[in-house]
Amino acid sequence: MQYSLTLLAAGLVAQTGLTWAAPQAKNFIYIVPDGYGQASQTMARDYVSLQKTGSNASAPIIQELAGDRLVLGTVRTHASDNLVTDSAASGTAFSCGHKTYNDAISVTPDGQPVGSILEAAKLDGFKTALVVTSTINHATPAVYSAHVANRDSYEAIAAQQIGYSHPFGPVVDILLGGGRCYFKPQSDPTSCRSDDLDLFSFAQKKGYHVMQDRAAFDAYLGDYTTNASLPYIGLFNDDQMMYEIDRSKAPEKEPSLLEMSKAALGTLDQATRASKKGYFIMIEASRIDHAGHANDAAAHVHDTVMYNEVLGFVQEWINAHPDTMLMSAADHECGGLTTNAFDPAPLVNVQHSFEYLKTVWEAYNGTDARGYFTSTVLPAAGLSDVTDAQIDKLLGASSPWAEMKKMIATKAGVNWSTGGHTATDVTLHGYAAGKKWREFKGDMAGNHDNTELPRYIEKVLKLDMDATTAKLRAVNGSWVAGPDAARKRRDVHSH
Ligand SMILES: *[C@@H]1O[C@H](CO)[C@@H](O)[C@H](O)[C@H]1NC(C)=O
Ligand SMILES: *[C@@H]1O[C@H](CO)[C@@H](O)[C@H](O)[C@H]1NC(C)=O
Ligand SMILES: *[C@@H]1O[C@H](CO)[C@@H](O)[C@H](O)[C@H]1NC(C)=O
Ligand SMILES: *[C@@H]1O[C@H](CO)[C@@H](O)[C@H](O)[C@H]1NC(C)=O
Ligand SMILES: CC(=O)N[C@H]1CO[C@H](CO)[C@@H](O)[C@@H]1O
Ligand SMILES: [Zn+2]
Repeated sequence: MQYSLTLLAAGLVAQTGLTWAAPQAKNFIYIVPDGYGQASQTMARDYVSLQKTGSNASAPIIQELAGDRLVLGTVRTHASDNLVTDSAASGTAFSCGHKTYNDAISVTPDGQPVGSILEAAKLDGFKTALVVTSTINHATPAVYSAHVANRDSYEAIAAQQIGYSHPFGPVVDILLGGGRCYFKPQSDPTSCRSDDLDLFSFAQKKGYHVMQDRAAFDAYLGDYTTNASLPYIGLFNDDQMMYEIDRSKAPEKEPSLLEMSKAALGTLDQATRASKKGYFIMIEASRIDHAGHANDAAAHVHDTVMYNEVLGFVQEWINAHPDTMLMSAADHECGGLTTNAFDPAPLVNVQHSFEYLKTVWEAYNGTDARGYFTSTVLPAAGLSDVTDAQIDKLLGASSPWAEMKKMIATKAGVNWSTGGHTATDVTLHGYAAGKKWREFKGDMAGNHDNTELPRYIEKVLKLDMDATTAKLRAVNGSWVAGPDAARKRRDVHSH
């Protein structure tokens, strides 16, 4: 069959899908480790291994992490307007199967909406879920559940995600993550909306159980096997959820990605047990990317380890629920991380992210700033052995953080080459039980464009994304937020 190059470049034609055997499954789990590259996995694996085996970098005994067992191939990630993608363009590719420009949330370059695999699943009677550690209206969860010209249109995205301004109404049965402030009306002092929309009240009217803190999560979903009914929304931070390195020191504040994933899968399983139709869930280890942008090696490791814990849990889950399949790939690499003189041991001493330490330092109001910096901030950054002269230099600088990040990176023998994304391919992981796993590997071993991934899920679940696109486009009106809806205040974690 002949396809025009233009069509192929636009991702409008399934290039290899014609040859897929595609086993059938009832449920599909898709996991996005945002900003995770091959060096992220190596750093996390070696970090965990040296601690578990008590070995060191000169005589290493290295063990596998969950992700190492599940590698299928690699994924190309370019956007339609840039070889280096952002999460919005890449997310549109792996949620909808269409190439688009950086910043686009499930619209094609001409501004037209395209249906996501989650929307197609919902229309076909499946249950659906988005579980993330970023704000829930951040690019990756947004591409499954909203259509806007610019990812910065956070208010419009939140309103679509909960069904207030989505032409299909509510399409997501479970929403777990951060971004609470976008669901409160501007009259609330903790709101970050510029209008009076009260999306939590709207959600309640639509039958959602609403949770706004960890106590509410524990009460409703605490034992993971609860028959808690769908739909529900739980947002546990006004902003991004905490980095795992910080959260693990204060677990009473927020649930972990693993806890949220267990709760979501447990309730999805209960809700679909008696039905022929299963569920589609997207889980995102969102903040691997933020740690990459921040060049924060220890925060990057801890969020990558958490991603592997979720993969390990999901592999066991699938063994117990063999009608379920898993696919997992990052949207792009972030930070250009290399491990050239690598020794993860110094990272073990790091207690907190630089984001957390900066907040703590800026809030310090005592009289002995130097003493506080030396006795509290530096050790928590894994830098307890710096000289007095170095401390003077750090405190004399307009900001000590960039220099401190370099110091810990040098200790660990890693380099970050950028505070942005890179064009490098990312790893494709997957899993299925028994014969399905062999068929899955036969289909997907190799290198794929990111637009092919949802086309595979479409075949496995027997869905129709093109029909979903046609339904979205049949709706008249201005519900697709244009470029003007983007907020002026740009999120520093944006890409
Ligand atoms: C690393 O481990 C090896 C083998 O146990 C040991 O001989 C060596 O002294 C260790 N090196 C350091 C720096 O601890
Ligand atoms: C949930 O509901 C199912 C079906 O009604 C029942 O078999 C199961 O015991 C319930 N589980 C819990 C934890 O209540
Ligand atoms: C100083 O910080 C402490 C701890 O964060 C806080 O409880 C206290 O109110 C602050 N004092 C002033 C004067 O801001
Ligand atoms: C949308 O508008 C076009 C003309 O602008 C019209 O032909 C079409 O029927 C409308 N579709 C719906 C669903 O109202
Ligand atoms: C460009 C750069 O930052 N290079 C550094 C990479 O890491 C090694 C080992 O830590 C340093 O020696 C280089 O200066
Ligand atoms: Zn990013």
